[in-house]
Amino acid sequence: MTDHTTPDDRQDGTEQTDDRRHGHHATGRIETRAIHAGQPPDEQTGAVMPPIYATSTYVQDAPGQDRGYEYSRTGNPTRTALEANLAALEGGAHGRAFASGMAAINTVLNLLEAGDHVIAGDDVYGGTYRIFREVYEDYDLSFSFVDTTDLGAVEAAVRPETALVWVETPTNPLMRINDIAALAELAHKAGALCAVDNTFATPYLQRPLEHGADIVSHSLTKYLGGHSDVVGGALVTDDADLDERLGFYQNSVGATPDPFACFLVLRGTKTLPVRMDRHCENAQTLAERLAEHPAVDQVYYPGLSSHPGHELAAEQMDAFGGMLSFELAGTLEEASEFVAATEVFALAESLGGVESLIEQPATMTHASIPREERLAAGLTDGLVRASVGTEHVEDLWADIEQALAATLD
Ligand code: P1T
Repeated sequence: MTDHTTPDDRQDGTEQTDDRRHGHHATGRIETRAIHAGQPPDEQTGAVMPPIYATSTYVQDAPGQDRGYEYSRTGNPTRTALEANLAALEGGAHGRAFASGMAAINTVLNLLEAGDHVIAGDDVYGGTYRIFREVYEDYDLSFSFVDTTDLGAVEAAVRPETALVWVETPTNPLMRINDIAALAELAHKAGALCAVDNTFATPYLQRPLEHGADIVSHSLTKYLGGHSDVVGGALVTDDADLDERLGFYQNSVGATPDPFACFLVLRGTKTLPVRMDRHCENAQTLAERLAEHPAVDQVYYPGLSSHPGHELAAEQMDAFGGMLSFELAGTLEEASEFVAATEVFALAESLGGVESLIEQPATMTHASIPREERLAAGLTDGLVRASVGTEHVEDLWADIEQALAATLD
């Protein structure tokens, strides 16, 4: 589906560590790179999967003379394979893996200094809002939450001390589509970095670096892992200086993933393209049927032509993703009852696994945002968010229909 070849040969490493980090950039289209990038067969044994290097340290040939690895917080070969794989998927030169998506976001904030100002979307993951407001405001950073689909509002929020524009697209949970190229340009005009959280879209559907973003952020816990069995995060950039600074904080703060977690994500990214095709197909069908259902007020899915971001999504993305939200024509209680009544869709936070999940943002993933702020951003009490899995679409639809019937009784 996607025809996105490797941008260039980035084997520019002059040091052994760099050679190892970027030593195997599989060429070809994203489906091929997902399987091969960063992971040539093991030289010693021929193993086709990278070994899980369960080691904390590495022998040195002489003091200060290591073989590319010295300590596993700083670097581990299984992590190197994952970082190279993720960089190749995003079309960037440098990848960094973290212990969670939040650890990755934290590392971007580590780049800033006291007094700096951040512009962020007013519809972002609740945990992102929480780290901005409840952690980093105490470190003298300030945050403006604006509707980033409104470029005028973003421009008006720019201050001389603006150092970062933080973008999610599609947004969590309202599935708004932000114009990455326009926001990156605006950020750069203000002398700020533009970071894009690409968790919902994945690099299979959208590659923010191609649109001018400086940093791509991921929760690997979601589609890249793909099986709801691992927590992880990542940052990808094309800028060597920026990567070096991110690497400094990665190592200094130490929120790095263990090699088993890296292995699980590597296992996941191999099937990312085939999983995403099914996620997208199923979500499109459910969104269309929900939009026709009399008990449903509003469906938020960028693949619907009625979605205000549909045309931009069609340009910026290769398909529309597996996440959708909808508004039941009812109350918080009815939405709660509905999400508890589904049987194939499991009532749970998170997203991006092969199994379908359903949740109520107001009481679950976005409960850390004060109600007035949630409502002002359009995140109502009755909103339901679904991560549409790869099960048979008719089983998913039957489940939604029975849960709607049970709720409306
Ligand atoms: O959970 P963690 O791996 O730390 O990732 C945080 C994160 C970052 N960015 C986005 C867009 C996210 O959706 C998340 C995590 N989100 C959920 C757990 C959720 O259910 O929305």
